[in-house]
This record gives sequence, structure tokens and C-alpha cells, in this order.
Amino acid sequence: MKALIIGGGGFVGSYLARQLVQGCHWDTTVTKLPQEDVSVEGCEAYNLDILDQDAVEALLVRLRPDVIFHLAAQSSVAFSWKNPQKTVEINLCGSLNVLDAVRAIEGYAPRILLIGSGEEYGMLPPETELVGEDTPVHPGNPYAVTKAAQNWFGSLYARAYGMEIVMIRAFNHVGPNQAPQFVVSDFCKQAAEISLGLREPVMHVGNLSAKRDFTDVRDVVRAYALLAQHGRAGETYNVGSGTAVAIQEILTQIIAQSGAEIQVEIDPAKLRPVEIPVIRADISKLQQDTGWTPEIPLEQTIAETLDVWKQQLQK
Ligand code: A2R
Ligand code: GDD
Repeated sequence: MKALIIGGGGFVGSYLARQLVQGCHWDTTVTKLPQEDVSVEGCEAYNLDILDQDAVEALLVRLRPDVIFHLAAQSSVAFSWKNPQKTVEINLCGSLNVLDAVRAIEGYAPRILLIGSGEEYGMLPPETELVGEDTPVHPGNPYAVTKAAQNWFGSLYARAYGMEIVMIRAFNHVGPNQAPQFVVSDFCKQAAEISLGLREPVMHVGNLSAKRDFTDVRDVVRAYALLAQHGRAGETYNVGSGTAVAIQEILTQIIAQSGAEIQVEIDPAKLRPVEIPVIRADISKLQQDTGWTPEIPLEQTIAETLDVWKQQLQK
């Protein structure tokens, strides 16, 4: 099996590349942006901007992968409020470039995994806390709008052109080396800096009452590989843990694991114009079709993320 990961220079990319090379033994190539570095043994890397459709098509003609994992995105909800246009350009126009590049190649019918988001469900009525794939979507931020639109295009192209597209709604994924704009990495970085005496013992946080569904990135990429093999074309799959944890609970765990005395301050700049109170995935469809189940507990992910930050900050 030949796999191509588009957007492999981000957080999930190198974990997915390792899963495909070491776990699945697939011939795997990644694309990245020129300033990024992806060094996964046994994996070749090419520079690719998904906004350049000709370049996307040329690479696909050259490699003709059997499976394409489309990860490339502007992935920050917070940034999407600041720059909705850029978010639309990358997440919607960029994804269409990938789909249209595949379509333009005569006789070529790869499987395509489009990675969307649990954020697509958005503002749900208060009693709907567990969201299945058929729950109507009400995106609550610009990022979520682009991912919902990507999902609709995936479903439309699968139906209209018979393309082998599987859509994924990924809920919050976490793990070592995630960028510090995301909550677990952000809190772990601040706690590590405090433990090492690099900053005053005060953590700056946003909304602690929101509840989100967190899964370790290594479990997430196992699910992606299984969906590439067993996911049904034209269908959407939730990928999450099936449990919702309050951000306050995560903060408490991180502070306890850091062993430091820490004060907490709400930073108004970290609050969002609209906040969805609870997001929790119904993962029964994923489990039925693939047999996947999450294996790494959140405490372990937090411990490893904290450790990696300490190592990096001491360099
Ligand atoms: O924004 P950057 O400089 O971090 O680069 C991101 C890259 N990217 C692009 N790649 C090709 N052409 C573009 N025009 C373009 N714009 C951005 O896609 C980054 O290296 C990668 C996405 O990785 P992350 O932002 O680290 O997201 P993560 O956590 O790996 O999530 C993978 C997928 C995304 O579609 C998320 O929206 C979804 O899972 O949750
Ligand atoms: N980043 C951040 N920093 N978030 C905070 C903070 C803080 O200091 N304090 C509280 N939060 C809350 C946010 O308001 C949000 O409710 C929750 O923590 C998670 O925020 P993020 O980690 O920034 O992730 P996200 O949920 O906005 O988006 C992530 O998950 C989506 C899937 O559900 C991203 O990885 C998206 O790309 C992904 O699609």
C-alpha cells in the first residue's frame, strides 16, 4: 500500500507517518511546508503548498498513492477568529484543490481521508451532549465552518463522482510536541516553565468550564490507519474517546503532576467570542467498523507532554 500524508509537517503528521511505516508497513510519503522539518525514518518528504493546485496534481501524478491522508489545515480555532479569510482559503479552497487534483487525473481512484473536526457539531441544544455522526451540525466558529464545508464537499464528491472519500471528525487530540496554542500543551508548557524556575508561579488560562473529548494522538493515528482500510466511502466517522473532561480537571491534573505551587489567573485574551460548553463524541460507528478503542489514558499523555516540555526548556 502506498500512502501520502498531505500536511505532514504539523503535530499529527509525524505520528501518523510513524504509524503507517512502523505499524502498517506501508510505503509512506509526507508533504510539508518548506520551513518545516519531518524526519521519520523510512519516509520521504516533499514540499507542497495545497493552495497550488498544479503542484498538488503534479505530485499525485508522480507518486500515485493508494491512500491520501489530508491533514493540511489552519487548525487553530482561536486564530480562525482573528483571520477567518485565511482559514477559509487553506481549509476549504486548499481541500478542494486536493479533491480536484485527484479528479483531474484520468483513471485514478485513491482512498482519501479528509480530516475534519468535532467542532463542526458546534452549538447543540443543552440536552445533546453526546454527538453521533448524524447529529445536525451548527458550527460555532470560523474554523468549524470551514471543516463542516469540507465535510459537505467530501460527501458531495463521493456521491457525485463515486470518489473513495472517508470523512473524519476528529475531536481534541493531545500528546508530546503539540504546539503550545492548544490547551494541554499550553498548560504543560507553563507548568514546566514554573517547575524549572523560568517564570513566576502563575498560570494564565482561558475558559475552564468547557468540557472537551481528549484522545492521545497515538490512538488517533491508529484510528486513521484503520479507517483508511475499513472506513466506508462517503461516510463520516467521529474519532474521539467518548468521554468529556472539563478543562478545569485537566488544569488540576497538570498542576498536581508538576509538583509546583501554582496560582491560576484568567486571561481575558484567552476567552473566545463563542464557546461551546460540552463536546463529546459518540464513537460507536468507528468502533463497529474498525474495532478501534483508545488505549492511552489522559494522565499518561499529560505526564509525557510535561516531560517533553521540561526536556526542551532545559536545552
Ligand atoms: O500552519 P502551519 O505553518 O503550522 O502549517 C500547517 C500545514 N499547512 C499547510 N500545508 C500545506 N499547504 C498549506 N497552504 C498549508 N497551510 C497550513 O498543515 C501544519 O503543518 C499542517 C497542519 O498541522 P497542524 O496545524 O499541526 O494540525 P494537526 O494538529 O496536525 O491536525 C491535523 C488535522 C488538521 O486538518 C486539523 O484541522 C484536524 O486534524 O484537527
Ligand atoms: N488553547 C487554550 N489555551 N485553550 C484554553 C485555555 C488556554 O489557556 N483555557 C481554556 N481553554 C479551552 C478553550 O476555550 C477550549 O474550550 C478548550 O480549552 C480546548 O481548546 P484548544 O486546545 O485550543 O482546542 P480547540 O478545542 O479549540 O480545537 C482543537 O480541537 C479540535 C477538535 O475538537 C484543535 O486541535 C482543532 O484543530 C480540532 O479540530
